[in-house]
Amino acid sequence: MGLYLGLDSSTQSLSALLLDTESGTVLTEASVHFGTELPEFASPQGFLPASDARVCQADPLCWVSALEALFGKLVEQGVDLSAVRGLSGAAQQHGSVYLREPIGTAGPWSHDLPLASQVRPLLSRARAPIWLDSSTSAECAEIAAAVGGDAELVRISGSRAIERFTAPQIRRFWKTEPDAYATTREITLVSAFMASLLIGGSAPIDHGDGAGMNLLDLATGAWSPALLEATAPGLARRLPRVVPSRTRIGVIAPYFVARYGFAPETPVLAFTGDNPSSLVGMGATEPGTWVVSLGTSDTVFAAMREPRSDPRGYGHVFGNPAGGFMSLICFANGSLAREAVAARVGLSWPAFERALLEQSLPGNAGNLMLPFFVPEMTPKVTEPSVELEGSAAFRAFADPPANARAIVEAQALSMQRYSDFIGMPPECLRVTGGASRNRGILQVLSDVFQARIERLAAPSAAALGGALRVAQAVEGLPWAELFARFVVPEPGVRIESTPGSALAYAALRPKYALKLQALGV
Ligand code: XUL
Repeated sequence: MGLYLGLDSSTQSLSALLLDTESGTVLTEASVHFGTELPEFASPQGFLPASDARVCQADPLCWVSALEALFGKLVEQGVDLSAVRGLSGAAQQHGSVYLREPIGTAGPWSHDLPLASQVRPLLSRARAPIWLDSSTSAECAEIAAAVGGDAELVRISGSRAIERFTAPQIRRFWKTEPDAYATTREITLVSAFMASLLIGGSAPIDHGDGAGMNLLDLATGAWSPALLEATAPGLARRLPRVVPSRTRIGVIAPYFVARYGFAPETPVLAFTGDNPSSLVGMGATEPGTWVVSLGTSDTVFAAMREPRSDPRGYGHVFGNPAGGFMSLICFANGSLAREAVAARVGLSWPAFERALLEQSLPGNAGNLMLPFFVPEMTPKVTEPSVELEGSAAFRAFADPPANARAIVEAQALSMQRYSDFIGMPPECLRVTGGASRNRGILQVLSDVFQARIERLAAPSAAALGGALRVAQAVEGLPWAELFARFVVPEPGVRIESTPGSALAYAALRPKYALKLQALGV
């Protein structure tokens, strides 16, 4: 029994969550916001402004400084870090850090100097491309062609070549800055970079996050020789090794013992990606319970025993930190699309909820909408495409309840359709994110999926996942016991599907499929 620290290095901030398995409580949380608290990195949204909208890069030193600021905050809050019995964490997926030499090669961190000043000379590339970068379409095509097509890439790695994934980013670096590539001895993920700082040495990449690189062979759990070769010359010797997520990768570096009071020998568990970590933090590590995150974009993820890849090529397969695999599917048309409809028909958010719960019925009397207010990645729709089919008032955006229902039904039908490769429908959807406050949306999800809905107030699911993972590894507790204590659905928010709704959607589903077909997707 004891205290466990989970970190989450996300796009805009670095957060920590301290768990106490003895009292069964979260003792404290702290966070450092890059834009407001580290203005010297000129990254108001966590990344560096760029003139090319497709390019998105961050300064890795910002993450290093944030780590120190975060530990400083915890100490200021009176947290005794010497009582921490283990650390782990997560980071935004896909982003990559380029080092002249692996961390620790030149000896331990010096206790007297800030970490950022010691990491700076190790960087062979001052900027880290992150998941918001979409500048690598040419490299995606080249990698896919080199291995015999996207289907082969999906078969090996669980995803087709994706712009934000790491291999296309590495290839672009090799093509555009060959000299800097030549001086790079290690290329690592944000998650393993943060872990490397903590142990003062080169941290391995875990299966959860490693699967988001277009480089991991899911069948073997090792880097794929074919994909390495297709990406850049000499890549195999530049990547850290890849390990199961439950691997203890070392102990906290003496630097953190000296400066922040951690106990020597505090174990550090492999870091993972924020989505795999959230799978744990949402208590969804077993098939049957899916997570639906309703945010700017909507995301659906779920545990899978086998690595079933998406034949359509939209979904991804990552490692499940608790063992096995997980799927992840992103939809660009999330809250912005819901808000666009609400604004168009003049519904406030509470009125939007009433429209769904009280003023319209499952199946929407046949009214149907294509919901692509912005270009969509699932399915691939390159131009905004909003089409309405149904009554004249509905088509004219003059039937607010039907219009409100149509956008949410279309989103739920898309989620269901494009997650069918998972193979087993969910029994329970655990919802999180801003729009999960709206019970009308939750009822539609329940009706379309015919699944129970539970809501988790889980703003820090990724950090919680880190703390739970290390607690599980150190104490050997069953996951179920940890989830029962720390992942508690909100009381009173348990939604079951409306009687008759299965039939309504059996009728609407093929109509929606036809509309997508007509769009050519
Ligand atoms: C997943 C993805 C994002 C980042 C954001 O594929 O790109 O969810 O992990 O943190």
